[in-house]
Amino acid sequence: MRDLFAAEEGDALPLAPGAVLLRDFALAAAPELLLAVVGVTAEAPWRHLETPGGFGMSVAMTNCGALGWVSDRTGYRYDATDPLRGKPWPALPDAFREMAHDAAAAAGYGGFVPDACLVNRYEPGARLSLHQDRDEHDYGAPIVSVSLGLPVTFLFGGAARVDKSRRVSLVHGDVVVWGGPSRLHHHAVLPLADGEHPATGRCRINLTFRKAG
Ligand code: MD6
Ligand code: FE
Repeated sequence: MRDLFAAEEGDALPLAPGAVLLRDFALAAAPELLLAVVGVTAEAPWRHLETPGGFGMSVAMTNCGALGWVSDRTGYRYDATDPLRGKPWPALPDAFREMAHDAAAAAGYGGFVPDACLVNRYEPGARLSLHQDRDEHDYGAPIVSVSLGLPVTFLFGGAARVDKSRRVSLVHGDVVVWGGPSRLHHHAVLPLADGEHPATGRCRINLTFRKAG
């Protein structure tokens, strides 16, 4: 239960021009989405990717869909092949495709057909430093980001790295849709606080849908 004066369920909260937080949008579908995550990770397991600088990322990742986001010493890219297994990524589950499409539509981006889903797992302490999502070919398509499990603080900045950022708490079932004028805005995820969530246990799962190709 959110506090009395907070936004109501289903509200669309604008974060910036083109970016909106859809509170609870994925709440009803969460069990189905998490079941599909188990299926995806049974095929393409969690891994901690290496950054071009040679550091291991604290967030564990995998992908599903035609393309997957990968990082190694040579840089960041989308790849149709999972480098760990030398095979295509698992197919995008129908529940994923529908959630991405419907959330985009609710945010004003009709006809969104993702070809990539980056699946992130945050354990206590895991974080994502300030970055832009700019490895996709088509900046015309939005990004749909689904939060499941433990809450986290998300920083949403501006076009320039030094721009002031606002902080927003993302909880189980929240969806952020982001495109248009803020498509290339900087953003970060603060270190996950320890806790236990009935749906995921001691972690946060994030699904990030893109049209990458
Ligand atoms: C996360 N999300 O929420 C990481 N990027 O775990 C992102 O980096 C992100 O949520 C682009 C658009 C939406 C996002
Ligand atoms: Fe991002």
